[in-house]
Amino acid sequence: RIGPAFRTTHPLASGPVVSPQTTVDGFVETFLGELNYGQGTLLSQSTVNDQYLALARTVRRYLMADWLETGARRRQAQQKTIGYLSAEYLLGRQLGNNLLATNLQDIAEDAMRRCGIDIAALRAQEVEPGLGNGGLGRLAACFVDSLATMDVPCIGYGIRYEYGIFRQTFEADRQVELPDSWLSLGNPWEFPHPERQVLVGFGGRTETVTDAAGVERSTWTPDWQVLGMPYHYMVPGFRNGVVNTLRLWSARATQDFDLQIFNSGDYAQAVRAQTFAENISKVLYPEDSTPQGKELRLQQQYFFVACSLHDFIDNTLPADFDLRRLPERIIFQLNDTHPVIAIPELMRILVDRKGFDWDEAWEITQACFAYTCHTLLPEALEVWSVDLLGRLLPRHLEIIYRINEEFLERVREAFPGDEMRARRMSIIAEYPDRAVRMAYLATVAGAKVNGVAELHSQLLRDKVLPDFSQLWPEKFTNVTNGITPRRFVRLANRRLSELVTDTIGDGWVTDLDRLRELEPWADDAAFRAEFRRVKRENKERLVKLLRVRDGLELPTDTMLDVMVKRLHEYKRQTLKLLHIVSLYEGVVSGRVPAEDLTARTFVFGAKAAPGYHMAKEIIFLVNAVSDTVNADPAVAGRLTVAFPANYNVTLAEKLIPAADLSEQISLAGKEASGTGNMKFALNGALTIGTDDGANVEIRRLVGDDNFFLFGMTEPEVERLRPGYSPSSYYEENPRLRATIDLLASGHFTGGDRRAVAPVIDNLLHQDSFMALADFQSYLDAQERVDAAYADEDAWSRSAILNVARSGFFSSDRSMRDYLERIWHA
Ligand code: Z2T
Repeated sequence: RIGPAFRTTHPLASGPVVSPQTTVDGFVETFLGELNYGQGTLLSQSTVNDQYLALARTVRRYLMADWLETGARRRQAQQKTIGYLSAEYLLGRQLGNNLLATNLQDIAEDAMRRCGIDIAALRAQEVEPGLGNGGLGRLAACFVDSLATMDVPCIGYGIRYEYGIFRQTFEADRQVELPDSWLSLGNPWEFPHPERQVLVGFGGRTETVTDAAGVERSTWTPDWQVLGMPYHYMVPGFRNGVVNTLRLWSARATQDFDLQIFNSGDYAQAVRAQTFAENISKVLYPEDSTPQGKELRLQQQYFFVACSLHDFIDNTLPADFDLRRLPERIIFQLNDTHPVIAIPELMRILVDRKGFDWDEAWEITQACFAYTCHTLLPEALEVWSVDLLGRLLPRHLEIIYRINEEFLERVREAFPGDEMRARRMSIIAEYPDRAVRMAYLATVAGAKVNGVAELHSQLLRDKVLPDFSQLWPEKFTNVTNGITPRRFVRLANRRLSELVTDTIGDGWVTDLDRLRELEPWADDAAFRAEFRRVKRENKERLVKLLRVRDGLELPTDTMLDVMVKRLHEYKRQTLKLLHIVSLYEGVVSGRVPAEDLTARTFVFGAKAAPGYHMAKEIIFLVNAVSDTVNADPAVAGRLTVAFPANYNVTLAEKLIPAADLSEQISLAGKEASGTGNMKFALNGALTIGTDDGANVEIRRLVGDDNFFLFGMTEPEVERLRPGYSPSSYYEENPRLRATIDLLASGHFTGGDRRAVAPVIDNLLHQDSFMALADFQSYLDAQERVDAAYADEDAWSRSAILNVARSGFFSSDRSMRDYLERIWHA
């Protein structure tokens, strides 16, 4: 720590902190104070940004006493803490969430009105912290919300990227990425803590020295270092007086580093050194599911993990803490393999710095970690080349080697003579290059390994880590993902929330199973009419937003059919596109009168990783189809296709409550869980989906009659895979042929056939995710959707049952499962 803790006997030094009055007057007074003294401006002179910052700081004041009190209580109680280690937190906007948590929404709105300010304009001013790619990052944000609401001690550790997920725009229908400079107008939600900075080393070499007791010990001398500056964020529980902490690390150059070079007179070099250090937390890697093996990414991973372990062990635990009891005080949950380097880091701390012998350190380490896997795609399993790892973290590589040696010894004991198995299970892969398999390291060291939905956990045991689940069956478990009902129902869908609360009371917000009490209301005509009014008003709100945000003109009285998620071939946005084109083709070929189509508005939202070429071609094609279909009078009022740019949490909160149909159409066995699927069901959309990820559990809970299932099952996919021939489907299915022919003809690209070739050729000759095999089944299911939608009452009934039966998907339930099956806290 830098400097001693501040000590005084002044009576106000240790509280109580006085919160502002919970009245409109109190709010106005605090707000004007923040505007004058915090922003240094007058209301009459202030910009919208001044007002937003002052409002945010006002809300912050109402949370501060609870935050300080929660911190003090946690230090006192010395309970076991969850150290959630995640390279991503996709938080979404803070203002609305924190107004909700403090129950200040109405007071704040009145207070702003009294100042002549429309609070909606201030809400719109906030740039959301997009410190994640998609599902994995949003899951982390939901989990910390739930833990605060459940008053479970948790520190969320992560990286304060200066640039989050890129901002997406379209130019000539193609994705263009812009930097997300989310901090540029000021960030009122963070608190830097320079007194808790941490030094992190990289590179250099290791040496073996014999200590006083004659024991050989390894020492690591890094050849460069950076400082980690923690920024604290408040994580408020829902109206329970609890505020937990999210601690995000930002990289700084060390002063030594600077000064040395400065004194040598090379100013430019000193600045370069600073830039070099600060690059570590500069930008979020935008790959969802398929990481790139870039050195900077490994630096990011080690940087935040080293800061976090040091922070907990040396700055959070009492100074005299006996580290043999570490597992009683912390469980580090590894959010995928990104933080797995924490395992050798803890071994290094215990053995090299604290003098433990190896076996004792290993026992402690094994009890301090648990690992969540989020994928089944083999290309998404992280490996780091031995070469790179050894250069950047030589001591950690040594430790990994030793962990592996002792592990393989155990394997050979358990399976004598089975050398093939030992090789398969080695943490070090030999081909094509020597590399560390991070998932194996996490599985060997972790006390538990979990998948994120039942099907995923089963496939993880059977297909990804079969040797490990044979060796340690009790290590493997499932925790099905969840979503926070605070943000994704109560905040995003105020109308539905009011209807639900008027009907069954407000207990559901923190006890989502109580939505079951809505079931009987599905048969009540008046309730169904109210439910439809809610949907309609949400659609109207969305249409207004997209008019202002994107210049789109969308109808409000059609079925809203939504597919929003990262762009990935396995998620099969192209299958959705084939459906749209097939409907359109029916009309333009004269086969189907336009009036016979169910009027639908299709909405896509998706970012493609900048280096993922096929994903970018698919985006182009969706935009091209959208342009053509929307401009064609033949389908006017029947088919509309919208692709608003820059899908993010903020847009999700507007889109999902308005949706009628949720598209969850990944190839079976590829989507680990999905969480968007849960958000839609809880907001009263019906799902059309494959037997994949958490869809399986959604369908089981809401009932077959209220879910549109299609496509192959995972075993069927595996059986079809050898010798799969997509072109045979094209040859044999006239609907599919006509659809692909229309696309390939250049009809949607002003006659340009080359522009559509990448996607079409891939579909016909590769189709790794078997869109063509599931095409007919998908079309049939969509016809069942049309038929169901025609019966307004039956549809509303199903939609209400989706809401009533989806309480299981609260992330509060996920947290209970983690506590019971993994954390034992
Ligand atoms: C990610 O968002 C997910 C998996 C990853 O595997 C990486 C990222 Cl960035 C390495 C997603 C899954 O694709 C999705 O099915 C799941 O619901 C989500 O994580 C949360 O578990």
